[in-house]
Amino acid sequence: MIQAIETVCRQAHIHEEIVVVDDSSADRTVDVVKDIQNSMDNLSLIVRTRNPGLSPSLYEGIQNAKAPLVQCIDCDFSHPPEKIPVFYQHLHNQGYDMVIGSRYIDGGEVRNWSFYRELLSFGAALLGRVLIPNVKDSGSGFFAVNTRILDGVTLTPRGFRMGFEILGKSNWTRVKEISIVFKDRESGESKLRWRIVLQYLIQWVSILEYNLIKKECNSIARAWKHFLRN
Ligand SMILES: Nc1nc2c(ncn2[C@@H]2O[C@H](COP(=O)(O)OP(=O)(O)O)[C@@H](O)[C@H]2O)c(=O)[nH]1
Ligand SMILES: [Mg+2]
Repeated sequence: MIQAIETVCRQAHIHEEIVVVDDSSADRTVDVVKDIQNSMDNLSLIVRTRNPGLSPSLYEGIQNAKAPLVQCIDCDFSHPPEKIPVFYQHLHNQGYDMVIGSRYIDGGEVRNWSFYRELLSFGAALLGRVLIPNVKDSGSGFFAVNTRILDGVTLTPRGFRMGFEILGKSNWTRVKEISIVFKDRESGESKLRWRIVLQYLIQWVSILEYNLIKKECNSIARAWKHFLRN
């Protein structure tokens, strides 16, 4: 994945830093990354030892990235790295705050998931639309963000849906979905567990509370305004 991102970015004339966020995994990720670091000066590694999980890892990567435009991508090739320049173009040239790789707009698709996994994901996407109706696939892990919208915002990352946390609690005004084809991993196992589903429900309530009870932001109202206007 490091090599694939590097190739895509070179071709698109994007000067990127790649940040690998590892949760002390036992698959030699750290050794492999350190080895590649000998021949790449734009590769960083964060090794975490506490509070493991995808969203906390993404948040730490976002906070430690040197550039203001940050792309999040899974490492198992479920997300197509060749789409990165499209995200970049929307953030950099068109001034969007956030760009989401969507499985649930025209041209978007999921390949090789079981019917049950598709149902779970689509159900979660529908639930997400109750709070953030202007985004069809708020749970996508393939998204890019201009970190200016996170200034002064405290997020509580949990579960798999980091993009939903950002949409529900930050100061975005312009969000764009672009279609992606999500392919299930070819080897290894998904880390999705029932605990992750429960964490999503807790996150959903927390976003509602953050907006309507604590009144820390008005992302839900803004999302509904955007949805009703279009
Ligand atoms: N750092 C870190 N990454 C994780 C964790 N769980 C999942 N990931 C990464 O998140 C991405 C999606 O996870 P995966 O197990 O493939 O879930 P699925 O694609 O939704 O079935 C992959 O790139 C994983 O390596 C975690 O606990 N910590
Ligand atoms: Mg995966």
